[in-house]
Amino acid sequence: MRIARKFSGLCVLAMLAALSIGVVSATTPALAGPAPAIPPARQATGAALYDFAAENAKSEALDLDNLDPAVLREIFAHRRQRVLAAMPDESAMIVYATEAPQPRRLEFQVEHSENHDFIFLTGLEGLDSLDSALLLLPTPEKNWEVLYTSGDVEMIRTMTGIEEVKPLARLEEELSAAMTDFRDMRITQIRRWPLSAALAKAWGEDEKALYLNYPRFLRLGMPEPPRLEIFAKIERFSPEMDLRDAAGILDRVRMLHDAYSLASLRRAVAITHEGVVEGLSVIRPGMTELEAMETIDFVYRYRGAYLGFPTSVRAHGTAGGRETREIPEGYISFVPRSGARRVEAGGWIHIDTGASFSHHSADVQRNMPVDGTFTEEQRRYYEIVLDVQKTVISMVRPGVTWWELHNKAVEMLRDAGGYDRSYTYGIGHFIGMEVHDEGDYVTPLQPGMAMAIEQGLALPNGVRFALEDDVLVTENGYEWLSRDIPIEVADVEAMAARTSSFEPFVTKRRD
Ligand SMILES: [Mn+2]
Repeated sequence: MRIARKFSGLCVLAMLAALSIGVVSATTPALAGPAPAIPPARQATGAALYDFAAENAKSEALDLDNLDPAVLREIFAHRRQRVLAAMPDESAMIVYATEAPQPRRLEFQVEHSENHDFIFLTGLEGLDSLDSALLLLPTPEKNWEVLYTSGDVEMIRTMTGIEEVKPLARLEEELSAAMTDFRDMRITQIRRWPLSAALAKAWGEDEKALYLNYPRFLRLGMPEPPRLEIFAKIERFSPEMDLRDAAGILDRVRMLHDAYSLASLRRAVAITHEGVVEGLSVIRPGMTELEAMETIDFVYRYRGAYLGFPTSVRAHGTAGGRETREIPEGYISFVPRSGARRVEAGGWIHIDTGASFSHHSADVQRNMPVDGTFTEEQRRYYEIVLDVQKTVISMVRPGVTWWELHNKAVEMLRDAGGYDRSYTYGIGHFIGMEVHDEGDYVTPLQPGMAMAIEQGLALPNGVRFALEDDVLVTENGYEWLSRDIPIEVADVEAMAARTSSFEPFVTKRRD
């Protein structure tokens, strides 16, 4: 997904200068026993207990349509173990479920975004995650995993496989006792309040580290999420408390995808494939961008996915240029990405779209000549971008950095005719539970990371040739997840020539 914030097709100079600016662009009970010894360097990247080859092999065997609840519980238990292994000694983590989405500044809003950390660690969402929190505490004696819920304790225990499930009110009691009664932890207290005693012991009397899920997308001018009040109290009641953002650890665990994540991503890409093919093949002159968009979105929803971000269908006419208003900071959610503009014969279509399946989002850009056959000129520009796309994707492997990929695209676009001037965004981003996933964009790529590679060129008249693909970093290289979504000239033309499944519906509507 690329978010165009400025786009003016009226003046060539203005086009070149301000064409577009991309912005950021469990029946397995909780394992007891000593925390595994993990070298510090591995902790730093969240790679502890992560074996890409094993997860990738396991993902092939996962039947997403008939998931075994026991297998699912093991998957979430392993995620919690990975987080526990990545936590420093003498620290605890509390991840609160968050039912209210925070309005985002630079990105489109996805319904579940703010609750993704809790969903990632427990598998609970919707009503099952209301007023809940997960506490993680690694100690030499035991890895504590305690789930606090407002729901039925037995039901949540069965669903998650987490042994220690308690009413939410208990969290405040146990945390308060650990924070303030630690000087009085005699045998009676230790026997009656084992978790508080373990917390107090882990923390000691100074340098108490507590990781909390701070709002990921806070806007200072908006109402505060209720948990911030608790965080502020913790800080005031315990001067030694060092509150840290849990995302620092969770991001690095989340970005190395496990079997369930990989299977979900592959399904998201497969559903996106189907939506793109139906949506592009139904396009004909006279149809609006919104009509094409609805076809794509329908396919996603019908296949059990939702939108990773709003689908963009852009119809460029033969005269090129289209005008879009400049977007004030923080108002991206108000910007339509497909509109009432009608497709023109001889024109060019650019789409940017991605289904999200089981909270994992694809992100793909494709192009198509409205007439179904590339003109010589369209083909020339398209093949420049296609060549860059294939070259950059072929460079993906462990150890490569984002900048190396980006610089290659810029160099190739420049050498092809100065087209780097219209490439004003970046080569891509991690994909995962967010279409633009948070994570470590500095450390070189590692097996198990999933990314979107995007680049393109825009002509002075505003017509855009751009491609985006989803790629998985493997042990020795890459897997091009979206390879089958028509991208070769011949495949795009074949797609344009096919009869969309929506043909009878569209035709009927027009009679
Ligand atoms: Mn993207």
